[in-house]
Order: sequence, then C-alpha cells, then structure tokens
Amino acid sequence: MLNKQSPLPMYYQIEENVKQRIANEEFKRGEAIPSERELSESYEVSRMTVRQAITNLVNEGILYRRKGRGTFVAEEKIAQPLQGMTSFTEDMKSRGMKPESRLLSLQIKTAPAEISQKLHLESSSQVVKIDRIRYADQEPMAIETTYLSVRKFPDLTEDIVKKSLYDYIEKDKGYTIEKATQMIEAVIAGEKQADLLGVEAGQALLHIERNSYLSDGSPFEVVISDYRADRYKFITDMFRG
Ligand code: 16G
Repeated sequence: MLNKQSPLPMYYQIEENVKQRIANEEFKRGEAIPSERELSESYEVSRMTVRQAITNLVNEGILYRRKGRGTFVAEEKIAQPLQGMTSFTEDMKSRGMKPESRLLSLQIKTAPAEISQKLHLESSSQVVKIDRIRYADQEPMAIETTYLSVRKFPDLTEDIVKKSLYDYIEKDKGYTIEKATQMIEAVIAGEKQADLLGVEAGQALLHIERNSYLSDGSPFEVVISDYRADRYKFITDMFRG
C-alpha cells in the first residue's frame, strides 16, 4: 500500500491512503478506523508514524478521537451557502434531512439593552426569548437563541417555535422577510454547550449572530447561535469588480 522508495514521507502516504479508504467507503463515516497497533502492522511502519498521520487527519477534521473508544471517521460537513437568507427548516428540507427542534425555553422578558437597540425598541421593552437546539436527522447541529419583539409577535406558542418560526412570520402573520446582517466567528465549546450539542468541551464552534429585517425596513429578530464546526462550513461566491 505504501511506497518505501518514494520521497514522500511515510506519514503523508498513510494520510492519503486513509483518505482514499474513506472515499471508497472501506472506512465508513461515523465508524471507528482500526487501532494504531493494527494500522502500524498493516502498513508495516512504527506506531509513531501512524500516530503522526492520524494526528494530522484529526487536525484537519477528517477523523476525530474519543477517549477510550478509538478514532472515528468524521461526517461530511454541511456546506451552507451564505447568499440566500433561509431558515433552518428550509435548509434541512432542501438537503433531504429531517429538521427538528428541542425547545429549551420560551419566555417573555425585559430586553437586554443591546437587544432592544438592535430591534429598535425602547429600553426595557418586552421581548420573546426562544432557546432551541436545532437537529438534523436527530443529530444536534446548533444552539439558537432568538429575540423577537412581543408587540410584533404577541401570539407565539411553543408549537410554533418547535416547528418553523419563518413559516409563522411569513404564512401566518403575512410579513415579508427581506434581509439580514450576519456575523460569524470561531469560539470554543464550554461544558454546557458541549453537553447540549453532544460534542466534547473544547471543540470548535461557529458563533453566529443574525439581525433580520422585514420589507418595511424594521428589524424583527436578533438570533445568537452556536453551530458545530465539525458539521458545518459556510461558503460564498464573490465577484471582483
Ligand atoms: C436559521 C437562522 C435564524 C432563523 C431560523 C429560523 C442562521 C444563522 N439562523 O437558523 O436566524 O431564526 O433559521 O428557522 O441561519 P425556522 O424557521 O426553522 O424556525
């Protein structure tokens, strides 16, 4: 499998070979690959060389380690385009995945200063705060906190937010959602976030804040979310002109 005469380092050849075996589904996504010992025997190299190859693949996000359980093949990331303004429900359905939400809480509370400012509300106005875990095919993908003005959406119910908020806003309320401004930055999962998302603390997350506007120019939501960086990547087209 490896070419010992090649100028390419052995660990590099192993990395390429593992990638190949993932591509042809000999090593399946979500399943464990053979142990370091087994790999060092089958490749006829030292365990140190295998370890270096595996570490590189872990750093690239192609494999992940679970303490005491082994090394697994990562799932393919969801590539989310940044051009269109879509809802989580629409995104998952368009991929043939099943969207679900676990509602952590739905409360009416006094808006934090930053939120009332973004929603163009007077200070200490009431807002609806929705905390949800968003699932795709029963796998947790993101933690999402949504703030909406109570005055605009006085009749929100648990049933609505367990399904699609954008459906309710557009179909039930008849508003036209027009645009959003979105910020994305890297963060590290704390214990609580890791627990909610079923990942290890210390793993990378993508922290996203979205401010969205209706066609009359008024802001209608502020959304603060953390997406699993091992399951998501964002893509965009750009034009030089
Ligand atoms: C997406 C949006 C969020 C919106 C939600 C509505 C991002 C980062 N966030 O999660 O702003 O509130 O969709 O989804 O894209 P829903 O209609 O399924 O409730």
